[in-house]
Amino acid sequence: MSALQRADFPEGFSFGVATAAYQIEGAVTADARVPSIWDTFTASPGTIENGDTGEQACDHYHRYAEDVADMRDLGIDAYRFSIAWPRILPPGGRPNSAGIAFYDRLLDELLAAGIAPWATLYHWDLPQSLEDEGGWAARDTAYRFAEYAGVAAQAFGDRISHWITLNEPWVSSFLGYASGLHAPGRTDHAAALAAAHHLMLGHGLALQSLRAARPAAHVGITLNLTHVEGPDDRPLHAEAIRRADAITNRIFLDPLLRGRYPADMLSDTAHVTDHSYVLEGDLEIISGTIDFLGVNYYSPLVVTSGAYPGSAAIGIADRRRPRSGMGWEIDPGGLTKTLTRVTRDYGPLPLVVTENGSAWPDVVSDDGAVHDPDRTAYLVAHLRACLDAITEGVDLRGYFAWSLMDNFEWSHGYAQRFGLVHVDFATQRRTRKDSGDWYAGFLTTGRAATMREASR
Ligand code: IFM
Repeated sequence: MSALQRADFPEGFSFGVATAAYQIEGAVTADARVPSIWDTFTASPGTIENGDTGEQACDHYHRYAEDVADMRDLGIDAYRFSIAWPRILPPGGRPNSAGIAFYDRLLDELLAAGIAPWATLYHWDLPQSLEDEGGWAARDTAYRFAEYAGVAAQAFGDRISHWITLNEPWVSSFLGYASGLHAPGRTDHAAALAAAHHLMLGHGLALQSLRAARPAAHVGITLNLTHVEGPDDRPLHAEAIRRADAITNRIFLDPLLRGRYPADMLSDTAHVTDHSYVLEGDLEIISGTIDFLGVNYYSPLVVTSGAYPGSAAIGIADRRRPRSGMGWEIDPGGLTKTLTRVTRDYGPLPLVVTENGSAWPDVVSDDGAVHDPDRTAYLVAHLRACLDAITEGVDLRGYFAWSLMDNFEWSHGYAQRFGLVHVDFATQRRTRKDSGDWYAGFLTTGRAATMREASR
């Protein structure tokens, strides 16, 4: 197989890395930031591995210039980061100029390094005071989110070309409100379904705020989508596949891109809720035209119909294939299938892989380097999967590796490392891993070749 080259990708394709505010910034009380649901959740015993919190994380709030220099050295075109709502708009208060000033500094640094900023507005850090009023299970949160989007658009819209309203609303709603594995740690299935809807309503309203403030902005949303299949081809798994696909993928794709909820998802969940939180006009707002759809893909979802034929329970199957440190099955073909499926079922639309990556138990070796061949192999295989999707007609516009650097991996704390750059959390020392070297080589060698082509 020939070596993968940047020049294999279409002209204008954006390569980047991604992070999120709570996972890297630290400085949780600096400059009048108000508490978020993750500050509360991590303070509660037993929620996070080793009792870790995001209090310091990568201290990016103070070390952002060093981190941008690392990004520049990687040769990326774009950086996807998230803005912390609790830093810039305390609920019921006025925009916080000190919090806004941090993102001003970051944006200026990025632009000076020639890196395009792609901003996510919500990567799970809801202000705690809004959770106290019902959180995403309450409709009003969607309107508060749209106000915050308007403040961000006014403050940063002159420098941010690409906006992502929400990151992975499935995780916010189902892990946050049904399983309780994420903040705010609730275990109420009806609340989770209402939260999913209000998140999407918030997306639609924020889209309107962004367009009103910045008509030229490119606005999208990021969904964690997956390819759902059975462990084998036996028809007995078909019902589990349908149900899992409905409650993970189509519950967001259909309202967003078709303006309606999937009928089977509504009937599958009718025993939990009457869906009366869906009001007239909501779906029109939710299905406002987006400029691109962000897709986060890590692993396929392999399901079985469970022990009892005919039962509604969905079992998770183990096909005994290679897995990453998170225990997630590695299947690059699932990324190609996910991207082609969206294009086939929802019509051609610009797609961007806004996250993809793998965690491994990395260590700094005696030679001072971090040798992580598994991460490089994962990266290469998934970039090839992107090329396969493009060959099959997908309008794929970009790829963002998760993540720039090791960071706070939610309920796993610092036990799982996803970075291209290693972080020693005791000293905050950064060391680019071999996978980071590979990505830099791929990006910069390709860029030099492209520039030579262009100057001919
Ligand atoms: O770290 C997360 C990120 O915040 C959202 N997508 C998945 C990543 C890995 O679990």
